Amino acid sequence: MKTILMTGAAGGVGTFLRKAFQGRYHLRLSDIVALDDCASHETFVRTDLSDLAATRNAVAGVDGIIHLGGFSVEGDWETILNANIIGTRNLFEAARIENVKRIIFASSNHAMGFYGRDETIDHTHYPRPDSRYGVSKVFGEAMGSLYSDKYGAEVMNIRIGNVAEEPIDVRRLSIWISPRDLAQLVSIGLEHPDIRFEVVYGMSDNERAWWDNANARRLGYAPQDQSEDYAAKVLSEHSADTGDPLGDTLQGGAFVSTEAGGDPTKPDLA
Ligand code: 15L
Repeated sequence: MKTILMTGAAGGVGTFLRKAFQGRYHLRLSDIVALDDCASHETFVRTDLSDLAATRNAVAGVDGIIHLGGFSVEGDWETILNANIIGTRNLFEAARIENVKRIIFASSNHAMGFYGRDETIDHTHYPRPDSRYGVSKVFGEAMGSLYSDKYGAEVMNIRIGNVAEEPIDVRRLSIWISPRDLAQLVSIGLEHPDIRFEVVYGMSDNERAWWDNANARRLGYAPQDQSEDYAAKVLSEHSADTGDPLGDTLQGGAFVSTEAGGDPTKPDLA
């Protein structure tokens, strides 16, 4: 069985994936906060990813990495810089030094949040981050590209929508991914023989999707869940109008409108 390092293992996505990977991988879990509920197939190494030496220690000897670690929503520059930009630099650099090739990077829909909800984008579209957090995800994707081209890393970037047992509002009907579908995508990233540098969208089989996930399907992704099964319930409990006219028309939602003073109606950058 492969040994896989999972950074940010104490977070919500890590908690879902730990359950899904029971019996599948030996998991070396890392996080900045303590984790004391390791199962028999899991070990824990407490790691501050802003420390390169500590990150090398966490990475040494594993067969692959699922990099979830970092700050998972918008934050001030110092927070994003330390947790996401320096942390991700250290993760890729530690993997290069320790000769660990396979890296799954948890990117985010917020790398693309300024695209409109009336647009369908795929893995070839230019990033339009909606926040400092989104910029850090674009940075992580760029690190994967550089380390793949220059040093032979094998990287899958998953632009994750929203991972939850069920879609929680109208926006999430478009971007939801179930825990087991995310686990399937991550496994493809870890196991597929021909990964060099890939971008895929982390969503289930959603009818209301804004993303063309052909690249994920080409790699074998066959999602088992669909948000439409929850649409009637969500639409009876939530309005598409959240009182945020800008956020409601663009993919990133509230991440877009926070601090916004630009003009997203100007001609498209794409
Ligand atoms: C993300 O990237 C965040 O990590 C998560 O907390 C949600 O805000 C999600 O995006 C989303 O857009 O729903």
